[in-house]
Amino acid sequence: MRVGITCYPTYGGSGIVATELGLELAQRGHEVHFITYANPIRLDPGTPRIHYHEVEVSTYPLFQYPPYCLALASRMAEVAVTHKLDLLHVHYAIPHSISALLARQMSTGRRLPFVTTLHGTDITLVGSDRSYFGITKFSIEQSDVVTAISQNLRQQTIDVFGVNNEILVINNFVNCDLYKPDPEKAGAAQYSPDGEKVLIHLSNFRPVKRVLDCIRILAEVRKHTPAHLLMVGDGPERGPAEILARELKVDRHVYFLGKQNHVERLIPLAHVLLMPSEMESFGLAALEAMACGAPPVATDVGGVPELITHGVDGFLAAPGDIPAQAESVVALLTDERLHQRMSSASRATAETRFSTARIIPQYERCYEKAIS
Ligand code: GMT
Repeated sequence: MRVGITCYPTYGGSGIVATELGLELAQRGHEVHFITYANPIRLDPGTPRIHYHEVEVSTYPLFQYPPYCLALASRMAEVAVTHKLDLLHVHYAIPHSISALLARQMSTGRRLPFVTTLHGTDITLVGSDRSYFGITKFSIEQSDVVTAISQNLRQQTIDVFGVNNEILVINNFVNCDLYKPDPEKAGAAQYSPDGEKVLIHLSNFRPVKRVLDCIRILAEVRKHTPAHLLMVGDGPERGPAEILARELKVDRHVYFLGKQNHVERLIPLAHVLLMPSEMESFGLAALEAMACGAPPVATDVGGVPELITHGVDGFLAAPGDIPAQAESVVALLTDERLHQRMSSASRATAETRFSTARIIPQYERCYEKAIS
């Protein structure tokens, strides 16, 4: 198939899923065309059967807000004709789904169906906002196929928007050949010269991630056992987190690493992943950590319980419950047998339920459905 993929190309779970999906599809022989405003961060443009088409948005003094949505629709329609695309697959409803709808309407000589994948905040935060509610509902209803990354997000979409069309659940996935445990953890020495345990957090540092809770958890954990924390990513909560680390006197033990392109090299250095989010429709970072054998200590929100089974392959607690999350971390850092058991269980969950081999064929079937 010839597939056009649109996503947010910078840091964020939906862009990562879209990029990894494109790479996997190309490996399976499909021709993939990324149509975005920048090269997606995890995409090597030299990859066979992968093409990148930049969306340029020209400005004009009249435009206080340059109409990206229209420039994207134009580019989608143009790429679809030039490269004879079979379909468009857009990730994150706003505004990609509406652009795809316009491109479908512009494509007169040839049918151009589109698939919309809902990722989370496009429904739970942004799409529910009054200014975007109507257009988000409309774009979901107009999509040829709609997928959601968890049962929870599917149900939320139905509850919030009252849409009647079918929503397929296709979970996030992980490449278990790339994301794998590193029993030696030799690279951890630069963060933990004395061989002390390492925690990791990865996110876009938005308020919904409760980034400050990671610092509070570390401070609590360190009252019981030594540990260091790697903070990977960037965003509005980074500054406040740095200040809090100083206030709680743990700043010497926290490494703010900023945005990283190769998280598969960092995650295996950690013993535990922290994901204290207020809301998480799936929790891709937790899945990547599980594939690397780092059990997640996360919150019991949204679609997370569909991924993590409490006490088996990770631990869950209520958002903001620092004592409970710290207690789980301490247990994992101090009880070697518990850590070993959970590490193996989390890797097994990633391999058996969320590997590319299991999930990519589900997308291929959904494309066939959209085309037919
Ligand atoms: O919150 C983020 O990390 C960004 C956001 C996005 O759309 O880029 O992530 C959402 O999509 C990820 C990939 O499908 C999911 O794993 C995340 O759970 C989801 N985030 C939220 O629901 C807050």
